[in-house]
Amino acid sequence: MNDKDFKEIFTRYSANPIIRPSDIPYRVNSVFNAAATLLEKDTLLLMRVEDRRGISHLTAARSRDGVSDWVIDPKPTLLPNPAEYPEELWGIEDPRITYISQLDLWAVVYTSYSRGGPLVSLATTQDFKTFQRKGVVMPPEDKDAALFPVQFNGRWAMLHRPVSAFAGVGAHIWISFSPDMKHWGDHQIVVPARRGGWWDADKIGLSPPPLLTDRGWLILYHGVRTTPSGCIYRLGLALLDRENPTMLLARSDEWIFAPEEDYEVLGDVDKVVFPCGWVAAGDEVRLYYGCADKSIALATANISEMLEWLQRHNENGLEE
Ligand code: BMA
Repeated sequence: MNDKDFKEIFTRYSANPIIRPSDIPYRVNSVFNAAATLLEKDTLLLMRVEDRRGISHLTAARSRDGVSDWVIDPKPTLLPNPAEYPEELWGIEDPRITYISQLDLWAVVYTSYSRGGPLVSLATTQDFKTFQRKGVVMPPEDKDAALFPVQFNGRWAMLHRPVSAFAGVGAHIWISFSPDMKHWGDHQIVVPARRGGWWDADKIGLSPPPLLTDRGWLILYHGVRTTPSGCIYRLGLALLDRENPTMLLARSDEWIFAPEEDYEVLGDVDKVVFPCGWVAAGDEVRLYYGCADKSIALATANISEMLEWLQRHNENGLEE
């Protein structure tokens, strides 16, 4: 260890949280876990909003600088539609957005809360006003999914986190491939949950979509530590091969970001930081994260510093 190890890689925005439930133009319980993208000159957040029945929908917010002056849609942007999509019965949650330049559209992957449990749904949009649903792409229980923005050998790729009913095997990040974004196969584990006392033992999941860097696909993932007083959601880094994203190149030993501020520690679900989106501008990345299932906050980091930190903290393969 040297002094550099004590430098925080992420810097929280001083006026966090950036969006609270009282900022939503209609009555809600909470706003959190927002996807993020650039749309024309704005940063767009697609936020998970939980109403006062406990059912979630998605609402868009736009800001010119991605930091302040958020303009929030006056009504829900994408409501669950259980009449036509029964899997959306108990709401739609935790979206991740990927811009697909080859198709000139955004793919929005989200969790539908079905009678059979949470599963993965996909919709596409060109304006975040109208959406074309593709329906269910992964059966329950599965969530924390996002598409890669490019094809690999002519196929789309998606990261996701299925949960096995078989006790004790852990919940890992998987990768799957598809010729059409609808039918998925060649499923395999790409980032396993650790075991034992690790901060990311037993249950992990992708946070924002994979980010292409000059060293490979940078993955920010959450690890869920179960304690006698509840879960702690913290974040770590991993790196996948640029050409073959089934190859795990690096994986951090320590977490890189954890709930510390009051708005992250206290909420509807305490001690949760849960990003679903990040936006890169040059070397800087703006990370948007849900705080304690109540509000949305912003932190920034440099990609080069994250990669350098991951190299110093790489424990891939040494954890058992
Ligand atoms: C996860 C997801 C997230 C939520 C987190 C903490 O399983 O459901 O939406 O933020 O739990 O409650």
